[in-house]
Amino acid sequence: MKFSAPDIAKLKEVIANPRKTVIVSHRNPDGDALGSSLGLKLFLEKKGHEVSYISPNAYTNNLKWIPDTDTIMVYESSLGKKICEAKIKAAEVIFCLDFNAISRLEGLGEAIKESKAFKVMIDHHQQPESFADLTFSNVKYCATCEMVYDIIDDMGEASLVDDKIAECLYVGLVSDSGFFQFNNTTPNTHFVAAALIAKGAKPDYVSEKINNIFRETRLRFFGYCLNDKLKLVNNHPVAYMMISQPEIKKFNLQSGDSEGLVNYPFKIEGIKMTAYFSEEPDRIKISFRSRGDVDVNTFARTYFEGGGHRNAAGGKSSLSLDETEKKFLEALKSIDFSK
Ligand SMILES: [Mn+2]
Repeated sequence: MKFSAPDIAKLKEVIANPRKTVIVSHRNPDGDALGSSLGLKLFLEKKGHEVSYISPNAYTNNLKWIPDTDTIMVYESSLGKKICEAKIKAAEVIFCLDFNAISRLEGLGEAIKESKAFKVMIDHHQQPESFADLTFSNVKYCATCEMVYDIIDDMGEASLVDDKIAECLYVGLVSDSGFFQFNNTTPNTHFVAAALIAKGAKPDYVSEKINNIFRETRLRFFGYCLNDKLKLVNNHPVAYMMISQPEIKKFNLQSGDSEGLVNYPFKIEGIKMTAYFSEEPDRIKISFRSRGDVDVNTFARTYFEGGGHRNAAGGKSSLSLDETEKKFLEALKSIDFSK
């Protein structure tokens, strides 16, 4: 048993009979948000539930290959809002996956807040809010997908995990652990990976689908950023890139195209923190990554209205690119890189 027996018993009771169920995950869904939501959806459908998976906004094309993505309902779309709100209103159970603060849902959050459905949170981020009736929150897990598998296993239902569900969950596992390279990778991560592979997840297929799917222009954009945009900070082991709206337009970037770029500066020996700033029409979107004790979760929360994990966080800025850069360089002084 990985989770508390009363919590697992409660969840078993909640899903014992077919229910109108909604699953929501965070905005800009990544492999873990999609994988855990779709994996859980397929599992609950096997148990006879009527399940709608609602994402606040559209998922990126590079994740389309994950099983069952064609059933995803998008809240921020022309038809989506009304249909999604009706589903939420009718829901008896709502699962909140891979986020722990209602604000991460933006507009969709209001509807979730108002709903009287029984809410279950399954999440591995730090500092969870207590909006759910049943909370599975554990920062030791590398991925929500890893938690979903253990919860299914704890309920004694692992035999229902088929190759499709296994593939969905495996996607989140490798996405959030960087294919078992990040320091959130634990023995349990590998145990769960082993179980999912035994149930039919194909490591080579998933790796190809995640790693080797660039369009030519995207790879050239990476080259441009690394050659022309990469900046190293004086006296700090920090490297960052700032990309303007005209540059994004020039390379005809689609959402998700800059994914992963923020990790490249770590190829330089000694770099402990990286940042990637992209100028969106309405805000500057920021990704932070770090190594070891450098805490970008606190940094993003303190200075850039964001948060996430200690070594991977996001944030935003409503200043110009130049002003954001100044603020960033000033804020770096708050970090002790000597550890
Ligand atoms: Mn996650």
